[in-house]
Amino acid sequence: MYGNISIIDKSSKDPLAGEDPNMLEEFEAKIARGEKIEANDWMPKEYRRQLIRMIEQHAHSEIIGALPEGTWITRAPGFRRKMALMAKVQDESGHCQLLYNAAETLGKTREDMINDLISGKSKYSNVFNYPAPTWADTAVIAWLIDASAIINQVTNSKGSYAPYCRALERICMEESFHLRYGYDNVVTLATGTKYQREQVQDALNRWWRPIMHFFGPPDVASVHGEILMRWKVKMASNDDMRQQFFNQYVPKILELGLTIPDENLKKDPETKKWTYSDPDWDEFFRVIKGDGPCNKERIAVRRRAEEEGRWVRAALVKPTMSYAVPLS
Ligand code: FAQ
Repeated sequence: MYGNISIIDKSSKDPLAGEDPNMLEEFEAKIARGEKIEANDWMPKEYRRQLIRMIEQHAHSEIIGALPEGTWITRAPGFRRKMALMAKVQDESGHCQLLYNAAETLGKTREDMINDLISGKSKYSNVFNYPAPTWADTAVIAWLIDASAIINQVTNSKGSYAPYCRALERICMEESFHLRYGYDNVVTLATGTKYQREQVQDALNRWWRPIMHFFGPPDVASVHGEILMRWKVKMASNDDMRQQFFNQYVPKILELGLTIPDENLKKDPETKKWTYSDPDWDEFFRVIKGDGPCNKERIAVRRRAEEEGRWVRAALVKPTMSYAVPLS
């Protein structure tokens, strides 16, 4: 056990059983040389399966991730913030298009991916299963969740699967704008009235634990980390990315006069590693399995969009009537 979660026993599984050893050796040598894999290159079945799983989850996270902030478009304080929020939400929806395209290169259709999302078979990021009850929540999401996403995506954009890396590079450019927008909103609140400061502190208190979960379970409990890092799909472990977040953002949060809701969070001067309280990993596993505060609501929105948009997609793919006027 590690805290309240089980350490994974990875010894009993052989995901590479049945692969041609020569092809596998060549594939791994290519990755070791830092070369990229393109969609039509040979790849082990497990590499393909892992990439589909991870990219698909990422795509779902972007489209579901547009929802907590999206509900604030009508209530954003002021025209300029409304415009910026609309642009951000639109960007997140665009990211899901890029990512679904990248996953499609591996052979899974978009329809299958959407069906797996709305049936609950596929996962998406834990953080989007929490509500955003105040404007300050949207500020914390746009600053710190986008910051966390950037840490993950900039790192993994140096990875081995070229179509995913190309998508990540484009996405990160837009996420950097989101981060600046989020930071601007947090600074406004943190340097505003007492009520605004309390609001942003409350929002940070609400989001801290989900943000700890965002980077994935501790390395000892990560199921896929080892093989994904061996194949340079993940370029850093869950714990390393969490540490990177602490290094970059703890000082910035404290600089704004905010407090971090973890009295055990501190940096060991010798190891330079942060220690922190166990962020209740039971809650994390409950939320990613569908039992978070907003899972049902989020999936219901996607299901409705899927059902109500079906006629539009059908009309685009196979028009049933032609309005073309004959030329002669
Ligand atoms: N949420 O073995 P590991 C964004 C699952 S984009 C839900 O360590 P892995 C932009 C994992 O799937 C956010 N599930 O997994 C935005 C596995 O379950 P499975 C998304 C999680 O793959 C900002 C199990 O736990 N980013 O935010 C999570 O090696 C603002 C065991 O875990 C990406 O998807 C989680 N947080 O590492 C949008 C980046 N963590 O599949 C709107 C790409 C773990 O066996 C507003 N993904 N699980 O049933 C990755 O880098 C990796 O997949 C990790 C997880 C790091 C997320």
